Amino acid sequence: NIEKMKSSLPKMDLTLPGRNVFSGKVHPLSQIKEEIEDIFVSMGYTIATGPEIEDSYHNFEALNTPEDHPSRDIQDTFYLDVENLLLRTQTSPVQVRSMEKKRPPIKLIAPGRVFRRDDDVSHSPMFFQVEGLVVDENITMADLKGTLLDFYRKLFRKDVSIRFRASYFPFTEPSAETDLSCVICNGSGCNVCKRTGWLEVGGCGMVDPKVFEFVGIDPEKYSGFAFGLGIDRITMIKYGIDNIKYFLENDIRFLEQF
Ligand code: 2NL
Repeated sequence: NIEKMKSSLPKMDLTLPGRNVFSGKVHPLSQIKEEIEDIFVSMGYTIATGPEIEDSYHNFEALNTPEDHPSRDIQDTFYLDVENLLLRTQTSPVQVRSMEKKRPPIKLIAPGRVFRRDDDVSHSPMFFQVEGLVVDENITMADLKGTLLDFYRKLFRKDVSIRFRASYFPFTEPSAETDLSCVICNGSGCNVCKRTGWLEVGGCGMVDPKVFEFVGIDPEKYSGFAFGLGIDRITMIKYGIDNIKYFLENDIRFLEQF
């Protein structure tokens, strides 16, 4: 009989709601890194990677950064106990190694971790960078500016503008800082752009002929442009994040928002 069968079953409450299933997510920095890679691949670039532990030749010398340059100081760079080894301060050594191996035309990006002795709300001792390099005959600064403008319009899916401000790096000449019209206020001025209408997003320039000489590329025949941008900074701008440390804390309440 049915009543007897029911009483022999374990007691359970069929009205209880089910348990939530949590799914993992791709880290916001990885999401933006993948978007950046997709944009450059669609523009014909290849993706290059290399070691995070470098030698001072590929991180500094070959990039025309002299022995007495401040970025080489023990205060700014993590040196290993092994002679001439360090944690790369930018991904440029990847590009130096590519130029040593391959003749132009060269068109690549180098994404990855970089390390600097720096620590505040917008600087972390380890952060992510993407650098780009194009080497061919007749490459000009106009190619550089057009490429970056195209890239930022695709990344922010918005009709942004960019401007170049004269700057200095040992490995590019001329050099510039790239400012992006504020993606929050479109340039009219807000607290994100500190009422300037512009956001500083990275450095760039024309590859210094000395760098070409180090890797054995003829600077009379070829020219090139290079640029660097911080993935952390771009992600902070894109999502309005005010502290770089959130990226490394792995607090689920932060991560689940992306
Ligand atoms: C920044 C922005 C930059 C480069 C990186 C580069 C790489 C090679 C040759 C020449 Cl192999 N340049 N990369 C150029 C300009 C800027 O990074 O703010 N760096 C300190």
